[in-house]
Amino acid sequence: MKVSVIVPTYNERDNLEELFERISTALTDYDYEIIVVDDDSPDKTWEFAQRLAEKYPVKAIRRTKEKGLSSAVIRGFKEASGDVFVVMDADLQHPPEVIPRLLEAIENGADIAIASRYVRGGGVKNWYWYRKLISKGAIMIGRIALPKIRDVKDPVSGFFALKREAVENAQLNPIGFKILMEILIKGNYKKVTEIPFTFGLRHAGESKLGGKTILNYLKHVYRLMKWEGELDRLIKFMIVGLLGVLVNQGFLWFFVSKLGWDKILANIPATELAILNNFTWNDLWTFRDLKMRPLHLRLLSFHLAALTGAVVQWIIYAGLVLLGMHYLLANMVGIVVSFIVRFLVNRHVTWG
Ligand SMILES: Nc1nc2c(ncn2[C@@H]2O[C@H](COP(=O)(O)OP(=O)(O)OP(=O)(O)O)[C@@H](O)[C@H]2O)c(=O)[nH]1
Ligand SMILES: [Mg+2]
Repeated sequence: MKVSVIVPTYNERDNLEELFERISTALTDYDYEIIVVDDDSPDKTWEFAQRLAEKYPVKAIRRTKEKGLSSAVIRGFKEASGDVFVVMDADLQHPPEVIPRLLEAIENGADIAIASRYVRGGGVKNWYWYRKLISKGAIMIGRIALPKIRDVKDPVSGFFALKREAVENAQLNPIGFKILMEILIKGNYKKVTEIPFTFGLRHAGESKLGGKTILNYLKHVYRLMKWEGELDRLIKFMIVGLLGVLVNQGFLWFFVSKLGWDKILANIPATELAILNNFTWNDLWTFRDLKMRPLHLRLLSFHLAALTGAVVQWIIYAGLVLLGMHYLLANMVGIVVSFIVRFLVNRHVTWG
């Protein structure tokens, strides 16, 4: 088994020597190569990497036309000759000593092994509480929006190993922001294992993290939702919901005006018929490919989702009205939030 360690760099000259030394110590038992993909760094990281190639098995690539972290990693995949690829940062926040544990996981049957900050035993060093909160919140949004990766605790880690086959024929987007998330959605793999590690302090040089990071991340999640068809589901769920309103109103009118039923009580069967209508269309259309659980459980869970949505809607309505918002606007906010809650409960539980 040959290992290709892919290191994207931008102004990381001062980290290279220690990085290569520690990689070579960690991988003494392996046949390996290090592929540095540098975007024409002003500090000439590429040149220094080439010089160190006399001592370490390094292939240094200097890109002058393209830029960006994901596209650099994808370029690294193309240049790599190994059977297993490892991707890591140059600034020693990803300790090379963890690589053998990632490779061990691959040898034990994983297709992708992630060095994870958020499984037991992992962590981050010296982060302010708000950086932790943003990081965890962002990951939670990704896992909820993309059910395929919901079991992965750290899907945005920049430190991972994978079998060549996992990415060989995948259509990875080079403008994608988090390359691991891109791979987890589009890659060709079965088993993912997470290995705990502590994300250390940057050794030297400067962070390339900009202010637009969060927005770019959300855009990436949105693109992947589209690619996965989750956005189509959301739209179908909405169409079914609107149809349900018509069914609900139609039956209520029929029961009260045509059958002379009590207005208060007639609302209950009208609502139940709308729920059954929505369930049917969602089962046959929105989530047709996801009928993993038996029908009676889907039906039960769909009712629970409707109930949860109603409770959430009421709480938001009551809360906003008490805060002084106009009651119609408050109700509208409640309806929108309830819609999202019902969609997510149904996506993850009823048809999860
Ligand atoms: N080729 C290439 N590498 C990049 C680019 N941006 C960042 N990198 C490298 O990608 C790795 C991660 O970037 P960092 O700036 O360390 O990002 P970070 O670890 O999230 O942020 P810090 O905690 O501040 O270090 C480092 O090895 C960078 O040199 C880029 O545009 N092109
Ligand atoms: Mg870093």
